[in-house]
Amino acid sequence: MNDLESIKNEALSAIEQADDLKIFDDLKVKYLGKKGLISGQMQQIGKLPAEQRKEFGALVNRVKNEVESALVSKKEQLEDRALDARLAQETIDVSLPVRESAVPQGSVHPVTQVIDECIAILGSMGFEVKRGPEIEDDFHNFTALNIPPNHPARQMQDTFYLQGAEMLLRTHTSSVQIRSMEHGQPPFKIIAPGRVYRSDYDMTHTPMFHQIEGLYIDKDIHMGHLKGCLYDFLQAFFGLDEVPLRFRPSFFPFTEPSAEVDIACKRDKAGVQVGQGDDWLEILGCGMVHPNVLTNVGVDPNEYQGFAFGIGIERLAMLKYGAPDLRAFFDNDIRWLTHYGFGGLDIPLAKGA
Ligand code: 2U9
Repeated sequence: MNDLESIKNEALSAIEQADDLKIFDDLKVKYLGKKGLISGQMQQIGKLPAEQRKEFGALVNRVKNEVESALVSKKEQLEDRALDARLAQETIDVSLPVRESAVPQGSVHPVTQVIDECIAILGSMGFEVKRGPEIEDDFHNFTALNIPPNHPARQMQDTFYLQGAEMLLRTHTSSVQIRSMEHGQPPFKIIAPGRVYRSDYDMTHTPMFHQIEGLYIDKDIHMGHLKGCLYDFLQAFFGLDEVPLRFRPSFFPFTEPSAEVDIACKRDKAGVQVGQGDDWLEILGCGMVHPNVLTNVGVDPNEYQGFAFGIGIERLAMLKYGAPDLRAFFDNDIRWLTHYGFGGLDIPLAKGA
């Protein structure tokens, strides 16, 4: 009995002091293992006189249970401590700065950058951005723009027709301005940037490209306003002090009179430089909106008139940023995108904005 008492005291105090799992395991074997001290006591039961067996057996069982539950709670304690230590070691410091090399950097496509630049400049001049569907009907893409059925202009722009020629991919963003005028009241001072589609593919044409078109309709708008607007826009866009421009008479069904605009340029081995030199380079088309177009959208041409212009975005990007091959704009070659792309924080701001 005394043996048992001292085994129990010794076991509980050793378990209490155990401070790692190795010591714990050794103690478990020492007291409760097959050849352990408590198991040894159990084997003594059979050797005792019959009248002592019951009492001694109950006592050994109590001691065994006490030691077992001391071991269970010790194990929980040691496991909790091990987990705490591991968690402390594996903590992630979320305040550490990001390693630059670890973050793959995307870039802003030159088309997006140029559209954003145009919006910043024209926006600061009071033009509002409008967008519309790329899948259009015949009326909004052609008829409303004074291009009736069988008009040769329909062949001029090779159109992608969809299902039974009911619908088509817009050939210009003019349909956006048509929709804005149909649903609104003058004055209109809007720009429509976006994708357009024409069935054409060579060095200087891709079947999808981008345009930005402007429209200003009010009671006293004339050609002088158009010229002033384009001078200011091109000056800001190319960052020039002087903008030598040439307005050449042209023809579009939706404007009358119409003009194509050339900007002075210098061509040498390095490429094309705009704003100086003796050569001319066509940069956009424009004109006074044809009275038929205004009538088609319910605007009285005797009360209102105004100007419109259209610019190819890729052409602007090529001239400003020196990308020589139009087709490369849509190859998505990562080397080209890295070279000509812009950082996400290069946010274009109009001068003085
Ligand atoms: C409305 C009425 C008239 C938009 C215009 C041009 C002239 C033009 C070309 C430039 C290069 C297309 O991308 S390009 O190939 N555009 O020459 N665009 S006037 O005239 C409009 C627009 C909307 C309601």
